[in-house]
Amino acid sequence: MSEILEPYLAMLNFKTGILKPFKKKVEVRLSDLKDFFSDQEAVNKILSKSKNPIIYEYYENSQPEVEGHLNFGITIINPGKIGKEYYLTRGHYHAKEGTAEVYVGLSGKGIMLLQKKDGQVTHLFMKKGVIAYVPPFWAHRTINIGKNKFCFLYIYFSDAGHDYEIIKQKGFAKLVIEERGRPKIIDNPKFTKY
Ligand code: PAN
Ligand code: ZN
Repeated sequence: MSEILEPYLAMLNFKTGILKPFKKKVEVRLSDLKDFFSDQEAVNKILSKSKNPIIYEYYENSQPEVEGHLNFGITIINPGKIGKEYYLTRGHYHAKEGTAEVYVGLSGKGIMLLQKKDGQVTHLFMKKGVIAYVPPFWAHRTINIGKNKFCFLYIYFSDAGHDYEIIKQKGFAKLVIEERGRPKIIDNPKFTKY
């Protein structure tokens, strides 16, 4: 049953990627992502220097977590690498796995890694104007492969929920690293099948 809300407007500034108003702002720093980057030595080296960079942030208009509503927001991933691996989001399955999501590229360059529990793996290249459809049952992670911020809009069901635990334990099947100045998608040597 949908909870009744009044219709409302929000404004997205296409130049800056700023969304107003937003109900929730989340800043994700390297220390929050320790288990999600592949090169643990590189992570620890940076953290031991008392550096804890913001890897990404998101601004969200979240609705009540009941069937029928949609959450939408903007994610901004900073440019950078930890070891050879580009800055990334944690990535997740939706807890309610049969729920889809739409991403719209706003600026910068990125890759979305997708995988399913049955072993299927794919990726999508994203930039301004690209719409990526994440079908039900696909885990998704986004990665900034450019020199500027990578920003996108996302829309998903507000009762979808996020399951980060499997990704934390097993990682993604693929990694996106820089090799000779270019992004390269390689097999994750530490990935174990479900
Ligand atoms: C997005 C992501 C957002 C941050 O809103 O939640 O980009 O990524 P992580 O949640 O993986 O840290 C989304 O896919 N929501 O379902
Ligand atoms: Zn999602």
